Amino acid sequence: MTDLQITEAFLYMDYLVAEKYIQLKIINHLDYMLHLSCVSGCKSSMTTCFRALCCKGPPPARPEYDLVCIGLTGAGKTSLLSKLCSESPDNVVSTTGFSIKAVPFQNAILNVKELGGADNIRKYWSRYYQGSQGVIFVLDSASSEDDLETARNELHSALQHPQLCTLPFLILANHQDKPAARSVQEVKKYFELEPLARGKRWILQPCSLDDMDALKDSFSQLINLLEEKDHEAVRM
Ligand SMILES: Nc1nc2c(ncn2[C@@H]2O[C@H](COP(=O)(O)OP(=O)(O)OP(=O)(O)O)[C@@H](O)[C@H]2O)c(=O)[nH]1
Ligand SMILES: [Mg+2]
Repeated sequence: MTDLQITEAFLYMDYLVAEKYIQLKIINHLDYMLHLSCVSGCKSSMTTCFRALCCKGPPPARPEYDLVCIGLTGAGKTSLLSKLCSESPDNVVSTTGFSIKAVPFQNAILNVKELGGADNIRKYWSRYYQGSQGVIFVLDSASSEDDLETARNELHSALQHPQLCTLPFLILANHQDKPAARSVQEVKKYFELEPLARGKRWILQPCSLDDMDALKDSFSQLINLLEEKDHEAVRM
C-alpha cells in the first residue's frame, strides 16, 4: 500500500466521521482498501491499529449504589459531598430533611442520600434507611464531649439497626484540620468501634475538607466493599 493510499484512507476516515457514519462502516472500508493492496502482515497490523483507534466505543456503564449519609448537624456531610461532586462547599446551609447527590467515581456512581443531623430531624432518620446498600457516618472529631457522646449513640444505633446492620460502613472522622480534633485512634476507642463493629465491614477514615485525597481513597475502599457484596449476591 502506497503512502498516497494510506493518506487517502485517513482522509476518507475523517470524512466518514464528520458525516457521522457508524464506526463499523469505517472499519469495513479500511478493511476493503487494505485488502486490495496490502501484504497480509501489514494488513492485519494496520487493521488492528485502526480498530483500536476507532472501535473504542462508549466506556462500560458504571455500577450505581444507593447510600445513606448520616451524622450530627455540623459534622460536614453536605460540605464533603459537595467537594466530591466538584461543587463549592462555601455557603452550604444546614440540611432540613434530606438531599440526594450522585457522586461520580471512576468505577462507580454513588447515589448518596444525606439526612439532616439536627435534633428534630434525627428521630426520622430510620424512615429513610430502606433500600440503602451502604452507610456513610460523618462525625466532627473536634466537637464537645456532649456532641461526641450523642454522635457515638447515633452511630451505635445505626450499626445495630436491622436495615443497616449488614451493610458496609464508612465512618469519616472529619474536622481533622482543627487543633482540638481527636486522633483516629482516640475516635476508634471512644466510639468502641472494634468491639461493636466486629465481623462487620467498616472503614474509619480521618479527614477534613482540605484533604480530598484521603477522602477519595476511603470512598474507593467503600466501593470495593460494595462490589464484594455484589459478587456475594451473584454467588448465592
Ligand atoms: N474546619 C472545618 N470546617 C468544616 C469541615 N467540614 C465541614 N466544615 C464546616 O462545618 C460547617 C457545617 O458543615 P455542613 O456540611 O453543613 O454539615 P452537615 O453535616 O451537612 O450538617 P446538617 O446538614 O445540618 O446535618 C460548614 O460551615 C463547613 O464549612 C472540616 O473538615 N473542617
Ligand atoms: Mg447537610
